[in-house]
Amino acid sequence: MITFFNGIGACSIGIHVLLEEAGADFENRIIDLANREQFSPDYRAANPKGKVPAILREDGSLVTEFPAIALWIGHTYPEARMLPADFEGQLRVIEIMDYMVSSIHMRGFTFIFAPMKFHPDDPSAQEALRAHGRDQVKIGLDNLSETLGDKDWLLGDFTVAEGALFYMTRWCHQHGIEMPDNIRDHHQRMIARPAVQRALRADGLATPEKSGLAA
Ligand SMILES: N[C@@H](CCC(=O)N[C@@H](CS)C(=O)NCC(=O)O)C(=O)O
Repeated sequence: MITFFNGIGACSIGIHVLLEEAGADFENRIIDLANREQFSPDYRAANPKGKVPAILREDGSLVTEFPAIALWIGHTYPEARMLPADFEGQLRVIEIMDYMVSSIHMRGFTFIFAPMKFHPDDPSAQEALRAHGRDQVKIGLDNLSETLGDKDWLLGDFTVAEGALFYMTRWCHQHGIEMPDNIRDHHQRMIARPAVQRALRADGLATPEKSGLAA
């Protein structure tokens, strides 16, 4: 069985959703980020990067980084049809996931949620960084909105990239960050899916406040 290293409320909910969509057999191992378990010797031995998500595969090897894990899930569970068969289709899935993780998450949400990491002693610099993060999230969501258009899913068919958008729309929902209408609709379509509901329930996120899903 694979071990999924997950953090409650973290970006790893996107991978949790994909594992459920894939019908994977996995252990949901919660790393207590609030109490800094990611820095514990045990977790550092398993994942020296000290981040979630991560997946320990049955052969004992570890996969980290959201786009890589998502690609592995799409490839390993082909019956779930979450990865296009052709190279061009896969290229577009990686392209959009990397944009979400590297630009919108790392250069946007990180600054909104944790400006104190960058300016520990300067509240006004923290506020400026938070505002910059909000601008970056808005630009990112507007670009995704353009890509999504009036389709149900980002690239047409449902792909592993939906998991990356979902972790961000859940953050927007929980923290009252405005979303373009079609991105909000994408979130609603996601929480209507049984696999997404299973992941949210398992992580204690199935509440109107945390995800828009009734407990
Ligand atoms: N580049 C990583 C980012 C993962 C990441 O930043 N995870 C956060 C949770 S959303 C984390 O583990 N934070 C704990 C920490 O930084 O101490 C990926 O794509 O998976």
